Amino acid sequence: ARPIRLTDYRAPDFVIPETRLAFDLHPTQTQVKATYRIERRGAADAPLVLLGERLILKTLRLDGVEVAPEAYALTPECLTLSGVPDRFTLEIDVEINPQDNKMLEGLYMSSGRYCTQCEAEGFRKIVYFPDRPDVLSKYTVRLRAPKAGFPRLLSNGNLIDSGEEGTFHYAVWEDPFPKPAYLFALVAGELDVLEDRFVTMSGRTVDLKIFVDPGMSARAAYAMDALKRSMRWDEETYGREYDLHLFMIVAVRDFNFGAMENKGLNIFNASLLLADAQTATDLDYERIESVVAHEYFHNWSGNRVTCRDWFQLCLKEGLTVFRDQSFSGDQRGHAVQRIKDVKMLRARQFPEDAGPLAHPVRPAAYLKIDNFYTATIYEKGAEIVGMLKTVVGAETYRRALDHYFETHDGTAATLEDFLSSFEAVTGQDFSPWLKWYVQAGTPVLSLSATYDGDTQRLTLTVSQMTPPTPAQAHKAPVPIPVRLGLLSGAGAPLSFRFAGETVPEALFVLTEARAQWVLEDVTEAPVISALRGFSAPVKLTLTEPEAHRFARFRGDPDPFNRWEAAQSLAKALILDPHGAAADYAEALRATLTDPTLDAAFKALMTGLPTEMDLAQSLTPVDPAFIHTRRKAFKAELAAALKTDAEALYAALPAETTFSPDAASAGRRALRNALLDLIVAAPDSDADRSEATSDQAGAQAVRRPEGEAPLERDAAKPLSAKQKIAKAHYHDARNMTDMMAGLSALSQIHGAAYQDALEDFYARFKSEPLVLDKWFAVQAACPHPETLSRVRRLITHPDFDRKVPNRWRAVAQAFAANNPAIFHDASGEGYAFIAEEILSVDRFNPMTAARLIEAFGGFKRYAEPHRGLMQAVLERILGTEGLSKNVAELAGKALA
Ligand code: BAL
Ligand code: ZN
Repeated sequence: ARPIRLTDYRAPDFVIPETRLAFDLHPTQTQVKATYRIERRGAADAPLVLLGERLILKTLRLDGVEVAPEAYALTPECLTLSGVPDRFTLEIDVEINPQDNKMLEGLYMSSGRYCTQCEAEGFRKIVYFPDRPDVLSKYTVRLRAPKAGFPRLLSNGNLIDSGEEGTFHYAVWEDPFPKPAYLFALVAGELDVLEDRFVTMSGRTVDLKIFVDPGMSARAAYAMDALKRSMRWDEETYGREYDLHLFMIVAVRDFNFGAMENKGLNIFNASLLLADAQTATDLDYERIESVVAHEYFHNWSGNRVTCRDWFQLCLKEGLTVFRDQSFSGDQRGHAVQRIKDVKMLRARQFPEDAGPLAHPVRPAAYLKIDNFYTATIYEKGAEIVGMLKTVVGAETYRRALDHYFETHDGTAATLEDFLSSFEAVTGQDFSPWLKWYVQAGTPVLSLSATYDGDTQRLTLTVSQMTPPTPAQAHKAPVPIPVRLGLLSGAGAPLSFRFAGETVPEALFVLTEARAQWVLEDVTEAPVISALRGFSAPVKLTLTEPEAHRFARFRGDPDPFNRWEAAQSLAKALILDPHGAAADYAEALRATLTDPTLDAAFKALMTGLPTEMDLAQSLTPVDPAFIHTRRKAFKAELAAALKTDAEALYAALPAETTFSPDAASAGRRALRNALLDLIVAAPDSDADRSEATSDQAGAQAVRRPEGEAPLERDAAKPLSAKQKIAKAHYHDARNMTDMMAGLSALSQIHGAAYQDALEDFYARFKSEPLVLDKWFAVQAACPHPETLSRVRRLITHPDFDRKVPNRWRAVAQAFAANNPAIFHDASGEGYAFIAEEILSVDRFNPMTAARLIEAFGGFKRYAEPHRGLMQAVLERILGTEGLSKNVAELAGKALA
């Protein structure tokens, strides 16, 4: 297949100011009638090319006259009409089969309801259209379906008519805002609704409706609350007001994305919308809040101003992620939010940028745009916006964004347009920032310091280098904002003089490959605290004594760098076969017992770098070494902090009433982090002599699925930590604590774990979202037995590959969250995931392709992993009938 290139972009030859759609909904034979008012904008002889896939063309009429078959050309991907007039009306009738649509793109059925997903290129699976984001049209949509079974008929905009036709009924929706086809949506079916209202800053009342499965509306309450807070926040922070009289969200079970920002009718994966204490964890609440905000914020950053072409995807996604991160920071605390966002960036985007799937935030070419809904486009895209805000300051940033929204409202824009708004309000040249968008790879920022005690001068020498990435051997310097402060050797803040002022911290921007910054009045040889708040998405190298990192760990006034110091120390100590935990434990004890720090921050400080984090710092990657070392270090740390951890844990009793607010969630996070540490401690001698060991536990769970626990397992006394984890699980009054208990039991393994799994299944077997967690916890269990367990899980009656959430709960949880077992030296983990990718690729390529990422970094791995992963990728790529999605990523991974 031929790649699509940014350099090939041409403005559309035709525009379609008006689109009328009529749907006669039927599970296998939905009739779609489209009427377009079309105007020529390009060359007089340009043909009209409409894109369409999997459609049965019934009739085609131009200005009311049927077009003869010889007057048009039809291929499996497009319909071409030559010699059309400059202005005309085109009517197209097609038939589609929503029930058979398991790609979940276009119009499909989920739990007996009709719903749509059109971004990026799903609209062409509904009807022929110039399905590209720069063709904006005003839509009027008529939906018709049987009254029985489909009482709700929803589409974008405002309801302008409805009525009955015998046993059928219809609804007509009009969206006054021109939009690209990817923002079209419809939903039809039986749904309960939660309703509320929002009064906008100019005093308009907006009806808010969240549609969910019958009986579930109480679980939409948190999403509704998050929606109202998002609407207010966007007014207060960005001056953006909602523009229709109605805002609707629908939750569906079967969904490839997390959620979708269709104009006035967001469609959500139910996992990112429904929550109550009994079924959702704090992480679910947190995600719901941020995704509700994200999709709502798209109303301006994405919908009112959309993208000219899909290469500009990060124009809407990077900006909207930055906006949702800022919102979450305002709701939940900026320090904790920043740490979580950076953890995510490093876990997903840095590996992408360091491997064969690296691509610029604005890619230059693609086969399937679906493959570019990546951490690079979303998270690195957000970082760029964050850096721009850092360098211009909050007030100027706001003016630049006002300029951007006002100048490009109602149009399809580019990244150059975005940067030119910063130029317009500052009068400065922002073209160097474009390099962040067009260059792949994570820059390495090197910093070294020399201190002259006589002159009290600190000279910082900084340089940057971005390593080569596929198809980009040489990189130019990018602007890198560096927020920097100093500490004394004792860990106290140390002010200094820079640019004539005495300051506690300064912002430098490295624009060249290399620079020197001189800080004056530095009263002693300092500890350097660079890149505060992670002021740029780079890898910092700074050669310094270990004591400096401990000083920042203990007392950097910048919470991000405090966490960063702890993480980098832990990384170094874990990867050093002789690294000891004693000093680290001391510093962590001081953190945990510091009454001035909040619980959520302490919880983050308690977490060690993940095995995936560690893999990025080791070449070649040896997954077994990482797993063993991390476990040993954690055990040593846990042993050193046993008394403190148990006392702190006991002092934080489980809350009896549940509130999802940030402070309560922070307390639960800390209690659960302490539990995780407590169960990591080695059993005491007394425990060892009487209790179930890992070994015995492993035998216990090898019994066939479904059989009652063996007598001898049940009779075995539990170790002290098993007792704590078991009690944590059984005493839990909310899903957060319950999952923490179950996860702790999964770490210990053994009979208590198996019993808890059985209990959990019995309680939640009719709750699909909770059952997803049951599958995921088992797939992520770092016990060798998981290799056979995942194979059993896919034969479980509740497993269903056609439901992306369920499939991801096994396949993705295993490939992404269980490195020790996924990378088992037998290659069985790789083979399992390869089979799963190929199975799902047959009907849902978009979802299948995402898992190729698990093999993306294979060249960095030691043997036998490298060879085994390469063989698996080759096998995938050699499979007949492979989708373009999987072929593109597997091909790139191997290149
Ligand atoms: N636009 C696709 C889903 C999202 O990023 O909001
Ligand atoms: Zn988005």
